[in-house]
Amino acid sequence: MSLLLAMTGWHVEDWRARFAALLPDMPVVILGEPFDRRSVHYVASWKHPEGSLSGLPNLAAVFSLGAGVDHLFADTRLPEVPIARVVDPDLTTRMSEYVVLHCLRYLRQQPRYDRQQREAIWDDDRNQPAARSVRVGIMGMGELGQDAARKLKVVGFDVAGWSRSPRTIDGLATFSGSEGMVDFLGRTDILVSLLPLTPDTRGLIDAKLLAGLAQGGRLGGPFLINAGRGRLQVEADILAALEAGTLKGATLDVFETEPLPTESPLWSHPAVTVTPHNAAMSEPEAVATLIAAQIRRLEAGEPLEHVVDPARGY
Ligand code: NDP
Ligand code: OXD
Repeated sequence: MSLLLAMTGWHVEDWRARFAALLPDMPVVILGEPFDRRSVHYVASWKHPEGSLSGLPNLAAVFSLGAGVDHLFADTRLPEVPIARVVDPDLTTRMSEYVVLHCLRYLRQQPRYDRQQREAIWDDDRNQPAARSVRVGIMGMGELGQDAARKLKVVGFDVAGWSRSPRTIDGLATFSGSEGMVDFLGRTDILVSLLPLTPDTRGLIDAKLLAGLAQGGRLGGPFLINAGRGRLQVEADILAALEAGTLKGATLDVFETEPLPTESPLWSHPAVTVTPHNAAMSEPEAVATLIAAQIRRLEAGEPLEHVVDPARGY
């Protein structure tokens, strides 16, 4: 019985060493080297090549090495076995840090003061909105969205959440589905996207959605923070809204194409902050420990945790 590591872009030998230390009785094999396909019971994947997981007759589970699973569902020949993803308090904390940081940057007008400093301008502006007067709307109220919402509330922001199914969360205004979208956007000064990429969410952050954001808020116009997935956003529409002034700024951690091409106008746009898809890095030791524990659970006849629903795509 073996664990197959199927990843692209990462140091696979480092992962082999991690899993070998955590699961000393389980051989760890790597895609691309010779191995007995019948021996593979588990796969740990990050962006495995399309079709490379077919023909594993004893496969019992696939583990995403990240929180997102869109990279798995991109494989049209993905075996029909249970799929589990990363849910890790360390990753969740990092994402909340990112969200709180960038909401505070907009609240405290930091991009403007950075600009003024570069030009040696002392503009002692007295218009300083209180956090309680700024409405943050989080799209995606799962593991990450709920933690970010809690922490934004501690800072004082007026927070609401939007999800696929209705949710009741203490102290938060919640909205769901397409029927809740208009009201949700209409009360949002800073839109935070923490959605997974699925057929339903692809291209969601487009001209129509951006046009629905509140225009009369205390920040003088709406801002966007997307740390979910790049394909949620239509970058041409974001740029057009920035040009039109209906969007005041955007902080993007994820992009339609990654790495962000050097010719992308997002790099140099004065109202855009670019971070290189590292809002919440998965800590390799924590991820390997989580997956090893999941494998031990299965071996002990216990149910898998953090299972993904293939029908929903997340
Ligand atoms: P969860 O699965 O816990 O939460 C997903 C949330 O999105 C749920 O609230 C769900 O609604 C909602 N949702 C899904 N589809 C829709 C839809 N069609 N309409 C409205 N709401 C929808 O995921 P996590 O919070 O753990 O992670 C979210 C995403 O963050 C990941 O999928 C990944 O893409 C991204 N991520 C990015 C990282 C980065 O560094 N930039 C790092 C880690 C993750 P419901 O509550 O009804 O189920
Ligand atoms: C993830 C990510 O999905 O880092 O974990 O994007």
